[in-house]
Amino acid sequence: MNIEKFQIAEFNQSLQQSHERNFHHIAENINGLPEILQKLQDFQVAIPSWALGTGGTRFGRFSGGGEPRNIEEKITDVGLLHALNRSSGSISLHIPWDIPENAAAIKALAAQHDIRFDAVNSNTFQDQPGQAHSYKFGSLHHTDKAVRKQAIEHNIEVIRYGVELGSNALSLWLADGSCFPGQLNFRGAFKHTLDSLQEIYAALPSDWKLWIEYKAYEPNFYSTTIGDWGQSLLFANKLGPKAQTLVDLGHHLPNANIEQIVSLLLMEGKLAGFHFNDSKYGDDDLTVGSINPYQLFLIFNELIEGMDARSMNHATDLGWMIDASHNVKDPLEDLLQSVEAIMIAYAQALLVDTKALQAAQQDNDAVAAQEILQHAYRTDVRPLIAQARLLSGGVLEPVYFYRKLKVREGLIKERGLKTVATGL
Ligand SMILES: [Mn+2]
Repeated sequence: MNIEKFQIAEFNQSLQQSHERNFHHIAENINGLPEILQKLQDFQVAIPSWALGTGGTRFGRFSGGGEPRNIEEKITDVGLLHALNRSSGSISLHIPWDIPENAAAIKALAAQHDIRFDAVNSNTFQDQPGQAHSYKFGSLHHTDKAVRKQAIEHNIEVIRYGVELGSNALSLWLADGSCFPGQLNFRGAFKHTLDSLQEIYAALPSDWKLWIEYKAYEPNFYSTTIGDWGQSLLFANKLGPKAQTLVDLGHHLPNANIEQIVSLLLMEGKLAGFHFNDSKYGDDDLTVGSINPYQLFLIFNELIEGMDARSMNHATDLGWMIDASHNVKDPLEDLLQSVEAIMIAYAQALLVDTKALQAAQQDNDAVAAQEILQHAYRTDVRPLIAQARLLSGGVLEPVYFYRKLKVREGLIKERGLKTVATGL
């Protein structure tokens, strides 16, 4: 299913007048508007291959039909999103779900859609058919050297696939942990994990990064071997400069101050990037910004302030990726909403009067600090984002356009109603 430029132009034309009214209303109150629009145009969020089908549950999955059946169709779906919002210019693959059999053809297809390859993800939380050893009791931390070796080799294989596609980071999440007290020697598990990670680290090409994700619980419920940002940072520091900590918003215990974690990791030069999602209880993997958009804004505020303090490029110096998946929305509409929520939080953070905030902090003026933050947060920046999209050749209102064009119906016609994408 291809979207033609003239269809986008016709649609945008029909909304042009009301958009211009809204845009001029906000534009006249913003300092440095051209720079902000440019930053919004440059900012890209990677789409995970496993979010293109319904999922996110260990119970029943209810496919809405037309789900991508292979890596080519996954790239096509991300291409569709990118054509609409011009902010989804990369895909993050998961091995072995997305093994690129013909890397040159896959790269050519991605280039056709203006898509590049973000971090590649390994998978040692499931056993695969024909695998010699089981990951039932963990992978890189396992008590049995043969299991660890198998998991190390899998990660090195994933790096090889990534190199072929032009990716430059291995994103690693371990389900390793324990379900019951006494099951595991914590120091032994840490030591095994570190030894295993050192072997993987040694296999990284010179321009690659190793992103170490942490998670408080699930699927193990007593301990997780990389359970929080402190443990991830400990590994990253011991491994070296190519290793950094990846923050997944859903991987914290309730009410954790994620913005503070982000601020300190950035200060240490150890923040790899993000897996965006939203949650009410745990790792719910809901649409970004659907539950707590204020927290998302506060996180972006720390990101922008911290990145600017280190003269980092917002668009390229951290990894930005969605990691969400659930059962009730059309996955492509859900991803359009997630990217939009990220762009809104980013734009609002760009509007924060940093100098005034620093002065308020210096004076211990909590009232002024709140006023400054909430002034930015309560600004309706949607016309700014729409304008950036328009300048990049995208659609003024992506979800509306997607429905008007009956994209899902088109995908079902092409692929069938009963298709299931690989993923969780
Ligand atoms: Mn994640």
